[in-house]
Amino acid sequence: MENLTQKILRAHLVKGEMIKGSPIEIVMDQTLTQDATGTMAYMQLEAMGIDQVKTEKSISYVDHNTLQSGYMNADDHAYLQSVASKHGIYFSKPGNGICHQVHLERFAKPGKTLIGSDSHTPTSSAMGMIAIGAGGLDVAKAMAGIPYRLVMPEVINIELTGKLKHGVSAKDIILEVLRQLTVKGGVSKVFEYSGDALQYLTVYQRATITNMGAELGATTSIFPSDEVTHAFLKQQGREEDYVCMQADPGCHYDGKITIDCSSLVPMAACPNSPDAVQTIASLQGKKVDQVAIGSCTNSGYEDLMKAAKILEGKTIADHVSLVVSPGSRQVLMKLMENGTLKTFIQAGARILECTCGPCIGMGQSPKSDGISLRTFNRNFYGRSGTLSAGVYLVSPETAAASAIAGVFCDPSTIEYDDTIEESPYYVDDSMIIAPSQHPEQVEIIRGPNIKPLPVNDAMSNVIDKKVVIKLEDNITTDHIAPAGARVLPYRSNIEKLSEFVFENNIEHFDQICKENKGGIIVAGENYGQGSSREHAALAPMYLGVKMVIAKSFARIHKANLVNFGIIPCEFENKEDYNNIDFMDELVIENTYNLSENPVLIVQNKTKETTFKVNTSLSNEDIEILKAGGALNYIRNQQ
Ligand code: MIC
Ligand code: SF4
Repeated sequence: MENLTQKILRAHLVKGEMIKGSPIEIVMDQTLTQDATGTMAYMQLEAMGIDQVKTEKSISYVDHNTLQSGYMNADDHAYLQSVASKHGIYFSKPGNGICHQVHLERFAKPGKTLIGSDSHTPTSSAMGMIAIGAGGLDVAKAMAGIPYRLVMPEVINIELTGKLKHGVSAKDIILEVLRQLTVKGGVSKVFEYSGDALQYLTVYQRATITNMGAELGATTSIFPSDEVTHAFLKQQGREEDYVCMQADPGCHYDGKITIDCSSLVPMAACPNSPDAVQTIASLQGKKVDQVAIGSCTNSGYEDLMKAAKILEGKTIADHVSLVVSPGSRQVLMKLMENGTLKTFIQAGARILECTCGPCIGMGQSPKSDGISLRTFNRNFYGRSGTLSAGVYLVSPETAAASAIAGVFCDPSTIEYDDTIEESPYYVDDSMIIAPSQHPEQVEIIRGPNIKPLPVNDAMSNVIDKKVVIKLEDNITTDHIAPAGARVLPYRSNIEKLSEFVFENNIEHFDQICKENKGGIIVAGENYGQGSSREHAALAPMYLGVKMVIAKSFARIHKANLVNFGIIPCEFENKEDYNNIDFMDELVIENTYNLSENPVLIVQNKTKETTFKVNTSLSNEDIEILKAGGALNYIRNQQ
């Protein structure tokens, strides 16, 4: 008897035993990339010398860097389209929609595996598949047919019972999970959903939950595929993709949580963390300056319809700015056809492109000290582009009700018609370009923004470096390699990007590294949570960072550090964190012996003390580190 996660993993297993905590390797059927991580992924694919991808389907989406203020993003798009055409990859043009939304609608298949260079790739697991977020290099490896290595996760069952009340939404379910488990509660875990509430949760609503499972640090979150999935696939003209995927009755789980949906109320994740959850009732009356509806979390058809039902016939408060970004062109077309777009515009909404937009700081930054309600998934410090802003993560219903009221407003306290009438789906894949039939004739376009990949030196046996930054718990990859319209255009230009590393934590981190010939990063728990951007490892690598010593790591970032030749180590005794300061000189010897002895002795020359760190890495990780990163390792093997 197996749970659903075990079933899909077993069907794709090529190496290892499915014992909790053991390394396993699985075949990936599908890959996805987006433009902000894709350029690196494809440069890495090229560096591996791969001709045609080996996956069943690989798709390259352009949805993040669509603000073309200068040639940089447009250079990236041209590179991505040409490289996709040459190597057998489908290309979803800018404007077609946000990768996770389009993937769910057009490509996600029950029972399959997907790896994507974006942390919200698990969105597609709403469809009964295993979808995992990873760094671009791991996605490039999957395209090259190399199985994906992961640690067999614990599988936790989340049983959802009862029916959501009026005004309460799927967003409130995942906010409740975050409230209970926190942003590190999902590390090394898969959350498998079940229960009688599933019959009421549509695929889009399930996708809100699997999407934000990323904020728990989970490997993925999965729903079974059932009649609801079947109906969705039918509407998408993909009925043949339906397979019923369910856990065996009475199967084993490593833990269980039960949530009674009928007892939930509208909630918000308060600044600056997705787990700082409070009820809307407790915030009721607090002034709101901006409302943003969209992102891969809540920009599906039903999300926007529910918001529109509340906005219908009303106008937003004078001091509020409301922006709406539909998740896909398909959704936008439906809203246009059924008149909902008119409702939004009449209410005073500003309609944005079908892209990530404000979620990744591509415009629409709030005013100084502004309060912004967003239907998004992350409210990390500085992510909106305004450091002093307070960003609250809410459901589309709460967002719409508050936009009208001008203050936090609990949608369960207002009357509106919350039924969504079914209308035919608008299916048109004309903005998804198939790869060339004559790949040998395709020339790859490399504009000036496409800079060669930086490479690391092989690891040295002795590391003698200063602590170039000391950080607290829950540092996100948004802290390490910030996003936003100013920085994102340099995602293909690591030299330039490295100037922005830790810019909101310390001044001139790049200069500090240069003056000290690189260094060591010291951090607290859950270092590197959030985005999968490997730039958060690549840019520090470029600046000469050789090691990160933390109390614990987020899964994707730890893998990215190894991939780029930076040694991730955990304090054996967490108290030792308190005895290190900025600019202490640390010496670590015998890194070559990591496979025999995973515990390293760190000598703090400044404080004249020593302490131990643990590496807990697989033999392959150690070989990758020794080579100075995965690309060197792969090249050395060829
Ligand atoms: C995000 O939501 O932080 C991003 C931008 O989509 C990232 C990817 C990136 O940094 O390019 C993610 O979630 O992995
Ligand atoms: Fe885009 Fe935001 Fe989703 Fe990341 S979380 S993929 S930036 S919409």
